[in-house]
Amino acid sequence: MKQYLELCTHILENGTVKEDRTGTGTISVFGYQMRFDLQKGFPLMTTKKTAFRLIATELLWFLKGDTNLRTLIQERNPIWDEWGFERWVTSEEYTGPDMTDFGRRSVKDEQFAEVYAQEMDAYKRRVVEDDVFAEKYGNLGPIYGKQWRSWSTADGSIDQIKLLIEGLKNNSDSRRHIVSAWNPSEVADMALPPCHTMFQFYVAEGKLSCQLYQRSADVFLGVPFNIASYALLVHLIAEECGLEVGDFVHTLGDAHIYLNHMEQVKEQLSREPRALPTLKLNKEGKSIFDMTFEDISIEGYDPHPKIKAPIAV
Ligand code: UFP
Repeated sequence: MKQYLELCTHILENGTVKEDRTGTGTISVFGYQMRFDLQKGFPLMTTKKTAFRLIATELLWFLKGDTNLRTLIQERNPIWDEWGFERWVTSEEYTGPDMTDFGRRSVKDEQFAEVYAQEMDAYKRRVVEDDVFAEKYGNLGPIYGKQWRSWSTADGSIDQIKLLIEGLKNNSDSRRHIVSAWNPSEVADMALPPCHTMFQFYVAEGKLSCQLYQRSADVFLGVPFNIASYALLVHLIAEECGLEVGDFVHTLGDAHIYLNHMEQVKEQLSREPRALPTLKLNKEGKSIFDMTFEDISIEGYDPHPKIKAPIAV
């Protein structure tokens, strides 16, 4: 994962300090590209422990076309919790303690952090137990799952992943193997406008490659997840199409390090990368839409310890 450490160094050396939507402040560059040869191992960060289970259960959730937090809560996957919670506490129906700016306040203020944790627990319990509440406030809007599997049109919906797989199987040389999550007519209704905006697949010599355009990249917390998620997607689609894996090309738009992640990035840069793990799929005739986390495993993962950092919401 030398490429990732080079990205961090590049931003620290060439980036511009800027304000951002979350009020945290970032140092950023615009436009950067990394390439991972998936034949050389699975690109899961070795310089800090990265939770593959969260990455895989999120990707399977996207692939099923699901956009409700309930499934992720049941899978014990918290990565979208803040976005769902934000929708709930800013709604007219919410009457609990003031949760304005909960992300930053919970880091600075211990007393608030306790109240926030209680409210978040209550919110998650309700999403799991109350169907009507889940429908309204567990729903994250037309995010990835919706755009990938059922992009709305005037005459029905388009399953971009099914079309992608058919295209790769029947017309592999095509230059039109594209999936877009950026739907301008629905962006306003999404809990978070897609960061991984569109991707393209490419087949050569029996190998499947993928390039992602990511418009906005939280380099410390988001990017390690995004790399592993797309690497897994390439493996899944390749298996489905009877192809070997090729390269994952990761193109970034606004590539930023949050100013409250600087120490963590420096810690990570001081660590020596280790051998990459390998991915094992147990597909056994299942379609990728029916796979579960139990069908996916990572072998030989021996990372440096994890590094904690606050997420900017
Ligand atoms: N972000 C990522 N990767 C993701 C994701 C979010 O890096 O997969 F969903 C980060 C990028 C940015 C923030 O720091 O989340 C989104 O904010 P904005 O919409 O203002 O770009």
